[in-house]
Amino acid sequence: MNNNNNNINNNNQEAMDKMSDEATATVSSSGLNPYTDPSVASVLQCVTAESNAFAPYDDKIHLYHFATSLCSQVTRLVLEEKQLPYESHHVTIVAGVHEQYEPDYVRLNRRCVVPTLVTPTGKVTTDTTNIMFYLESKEFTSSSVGIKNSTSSDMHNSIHLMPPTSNPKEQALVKQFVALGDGVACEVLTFGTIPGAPPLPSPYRHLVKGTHEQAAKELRQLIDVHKDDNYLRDSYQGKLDLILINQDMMEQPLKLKAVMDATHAAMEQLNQQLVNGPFSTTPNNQGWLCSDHQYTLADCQWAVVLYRFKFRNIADLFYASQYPAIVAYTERLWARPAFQKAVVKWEQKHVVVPYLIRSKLRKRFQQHNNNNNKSSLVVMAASAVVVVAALWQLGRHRQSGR
Ligand SMILES: N[C@@H](CCC(=O)N[C@@H](CS)C(=O)NCC(=O)O)C(=O)O
Repeated sequence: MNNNNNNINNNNQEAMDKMSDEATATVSSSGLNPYTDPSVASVLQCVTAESNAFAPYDDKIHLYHFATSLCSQVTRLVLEEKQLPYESHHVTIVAGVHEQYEPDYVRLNRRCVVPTLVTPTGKVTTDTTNIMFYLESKEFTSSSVGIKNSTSSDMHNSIHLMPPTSNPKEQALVKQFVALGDGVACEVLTFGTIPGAPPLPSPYRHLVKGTHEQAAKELRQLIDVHKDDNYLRDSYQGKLDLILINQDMMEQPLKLKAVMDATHAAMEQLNQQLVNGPFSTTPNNQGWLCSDHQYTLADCQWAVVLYRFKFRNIADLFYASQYPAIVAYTERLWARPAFQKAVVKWEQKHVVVPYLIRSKLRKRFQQHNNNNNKSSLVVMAASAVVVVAALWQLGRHRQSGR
């Protein structure tokens, strides 16, 4: 396996930059991702390296993200695979906190979503796919970037997650499979009631309960509060429109069925590529989804999408029981150190552990109470400490600079 593609030349790089622009314009044609549907997205179009007076500008990459957000996971994974250091700004997007609606954040990302990437020159890029391809541009590979601080010295390591322009076939495949993964309606699959699937795992069920209703209510209030600020008002309105579309997809049986059908079709396409493509056909299993030797952006995208299916307990429904090639693929994807660091560890550290401990303690407290046990006071005190610790964990990455 060879991730490093050190001999990429300037011509290749220019072509790759151009390609990254084209990719932005052509991805996500499945129609199931309202963020990339031009008839829906109105004011919420993504931006690429746009100057922004509200963004930090200190020669570092800044990432605004949330531990268990799929889009954040993809972006962290790309940064990790490329070994690009970044300053983390944890934006808590769960109901009851909703930091993504705070005016300072909306001025960075008017879609009111994570992730948002700020370049070392203080420019803002939004939309996960757009960010992924942008991280392959020369800004992050050229040694001409004026990096001053020591933490950015790795920025020129030139680990490429796109095949070189000398291989247009593989480039096209990467774009195609990134778009296929991005088109999977993960929000609907995560929060919706999927026929034949168990409910969301326990700590998350509480985290997302009433998410869409609460968000819509909050956004209506924000539209009213900021009615004289065109930028904020229109951003909140655009966001509200999208929330209602997503909610509709989850609640209308025919629309939910369309999501399920499209997801099955995407899995079949993925399986075909794995069975007939470089993944299965290379000696010693060196191949990846789109290349016989190179791990690419398409692998980053699918590593996270497939992991979401496992987490949501719908892997069996969509791939684990039908497609052994996809299962074998996930094993290799998830074993990569960058995946463990960018996805698994972030999840454990920032959300799962505190919430699990809290629920376990609460349960024990109830048992002690039922038994009229004197030690219940001790358990109650311990629960209180853990609840405070969990909330502190969730909020501790909140940045004062935003
Ligand atoms: N494709 C869009 C979607 C982003 C997205 O939906 N992000 C989710 C997390 S994966 C989010 O921030 N949700 C909070 C919300 O919608 O309020 C993008 O990359 O900008």
